Amino acid sequence: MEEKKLQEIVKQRYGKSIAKCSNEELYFALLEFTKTSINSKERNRGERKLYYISAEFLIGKLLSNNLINLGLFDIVKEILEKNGKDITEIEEVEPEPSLGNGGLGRLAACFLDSIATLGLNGDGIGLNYHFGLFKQEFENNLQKETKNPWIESESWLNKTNISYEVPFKDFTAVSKLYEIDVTGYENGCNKLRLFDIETIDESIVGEGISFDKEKIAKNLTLFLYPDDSDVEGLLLRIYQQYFMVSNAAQLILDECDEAGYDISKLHEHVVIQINDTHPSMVIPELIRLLTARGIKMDKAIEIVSKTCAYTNHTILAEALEKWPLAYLEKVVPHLVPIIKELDKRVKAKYKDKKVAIIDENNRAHMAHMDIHYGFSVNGVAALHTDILKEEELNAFYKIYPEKFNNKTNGITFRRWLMHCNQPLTKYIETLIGNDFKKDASKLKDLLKYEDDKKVLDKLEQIKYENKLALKTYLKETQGVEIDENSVFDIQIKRLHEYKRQQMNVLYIIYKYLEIKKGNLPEKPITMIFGAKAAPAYVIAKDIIHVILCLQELVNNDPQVSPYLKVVMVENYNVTKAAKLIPACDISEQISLASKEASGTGNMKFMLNGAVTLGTEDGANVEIHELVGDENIYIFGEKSEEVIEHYRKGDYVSKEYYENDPLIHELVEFILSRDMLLIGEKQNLIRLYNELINKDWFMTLLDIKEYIATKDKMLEDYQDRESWNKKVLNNIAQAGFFSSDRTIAQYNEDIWNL
Ligand code: 26Q
Repeated sequence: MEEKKLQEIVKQRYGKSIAKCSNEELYFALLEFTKTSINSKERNRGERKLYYISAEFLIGKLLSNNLINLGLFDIVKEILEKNGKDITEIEEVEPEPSLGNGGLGRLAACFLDSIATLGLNGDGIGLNYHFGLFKQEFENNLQKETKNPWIESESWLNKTNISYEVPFKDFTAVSKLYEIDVTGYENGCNKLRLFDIETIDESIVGEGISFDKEKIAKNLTLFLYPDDSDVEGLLLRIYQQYFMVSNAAQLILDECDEAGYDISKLHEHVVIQINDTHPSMVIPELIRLLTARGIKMDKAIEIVSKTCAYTNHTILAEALEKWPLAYLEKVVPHLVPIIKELDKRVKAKYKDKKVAIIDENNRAHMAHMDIHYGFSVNGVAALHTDILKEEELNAFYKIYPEKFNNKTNGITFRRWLMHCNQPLTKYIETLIGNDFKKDASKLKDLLKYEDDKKVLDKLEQIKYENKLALKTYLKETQGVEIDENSVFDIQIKRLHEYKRQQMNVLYIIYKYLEIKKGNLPEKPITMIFGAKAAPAYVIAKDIIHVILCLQELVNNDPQVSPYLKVVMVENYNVTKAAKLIPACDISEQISLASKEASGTGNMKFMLNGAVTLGTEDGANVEIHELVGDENIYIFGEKSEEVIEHYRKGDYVSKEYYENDPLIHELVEFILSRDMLLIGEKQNLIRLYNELINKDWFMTLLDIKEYIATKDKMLEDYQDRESWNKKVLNNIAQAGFFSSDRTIAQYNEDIWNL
């Protein structure tokens, strides 16, 4: 039946058979085929609805995942095979939308999958950035940014006739709503609703990602978080955020009107999850719209406060948004009196300056507004929530202990196991059946095979095959040659100093020098990185430069390259993550303790049978608790100790550099003759100085223990059976990190859908 349908579409479109079509033709035929199947699916419904508002939805390619969720993947794969076609090659045709930076955006995408899968009534609301985040290219060992167009004339986007007017100070924007269907796994569908501006003009983008930042009507939805190192960039961010939330608020009220709900009971029918502070202006905007409908200010504030819930994803000061009122005046002057009113009420009640919305420098703290005027505040991992309660947001926790709750992040197993690692999925099925797909905790049934040599060997073999597949992919896409018989050590995540890619860099230098001295590793090591750096983040780009220089140096040194290879994957994205993760042995999760709110890559690696090398940070703490000391490698100072260092200001990186000969040697190497021959002097010196004179994220504090722990890990890897046991334990305990569990908890404690 499905075969007939597909044949019919192909015949209609191209007048030929499936076997005669190109992969490109088949992609568009399958797009139509899948969209048609989605249209015949149930929509999730209910008297109460969740709106998950987020500036980012890093959804990745959708074809295969939709087919899996619709229960059609295996059927389609088989039909294609029968006709001499390979679905993985067809997947390559689909462009990947880059509608997110990293963790927060990918989390939102996993959540949409789980919300639909659990049959909950909830949509995502965001923006339709035409060029997404930038595309990363390497040129002369430096990161170069270019635009990443992803919208084609036929795509997953469905145009609606929903449109709103969004009032800015100097003009009124007219929006247009696009929607992408979100399929639940063997369940109903929801929508991701992306607002766009009708007057967008793609042609204003010039060299790289440059464009005229002042032409708001033309540029509003061109890029995600364009460079905000200057005033126009910051203003543009406010324009984007307000555009997103004003549209969201109007849509929500419209839907309530349509359903015939009494708007004074909004909170009974609607819950809004504010994903970090980027959508926080939805609070004053909703208050504005409710009062415009004749509801009194007191009542409007009460309704909104019962409707909105806030998730915090970071404790890094620079990521906590504080908008100067002067900027808000320039963009959305009509919100300023409302924000001032909200602040006035807070100040009348609480004298503590730390909890004010508007600070002494006339900046509005968006998180503070969310906490006072929302009913829930959640962190994204147990440790992170504790730090929020005890440190960062302690003053708020004392006022509103009942609002604070933890929701440890999760990932969708449909994408991060069933799609990305089909050999492992099939094998798990043969061992424990199919139940784990709907109830991830069932993965624990694998523990009974802990001492079964046949099972352990098979896991090793699957890992080997995944390594081979990655080898082929890297050869084809980047022209690099890696050794499938080496240990794959992978660090893939946004480039940030707190994530400490620079510490991994120092390890590479250490290993390089060891090999030069003749201390050869027992098994070759492949060090793989993937990371984009914010265009204006200078040191982050310097770290990329150093990695690329080391790649050139190490891989071209005939004495070293048989034992050590460095690969920096270009334009790291969801698609590449899905190819890298199943092939990994060592999962690098080495942030400075207390700084990584949760991490979700750590969970994806664990689920795919990699062993974590990590600090006691974010969700690593929970992984550690689940798998036990035997099955994880933990190092570094604990979060309390780190927080204490910051409090006392007693960490001086230069002392480590001066007093420890090894650390001295590793840091010096950055400015060695070999490196200067390959790299840019200016960049290398800047990073060198940063490490010695500042090192805000304490790389040199943990480097020695990091080296020792990684070496221990490489040694333990030699005992294949005991390593494979760790692999099995990691997979078996990963069930907790299913986003189905996370979403069930959100629903139970916050949403009550
Ligand atoms: C803020 C102000 C100005 C410009 C940009 C921003 C900005 C943009 C993006 C601030 C933060 C982000 C993204 C944050 C993020 O991805 N956080 C990650 O969220 C994950 C999901 O909860 C966690 O697992 C990660 O630990 C956390 O770093």
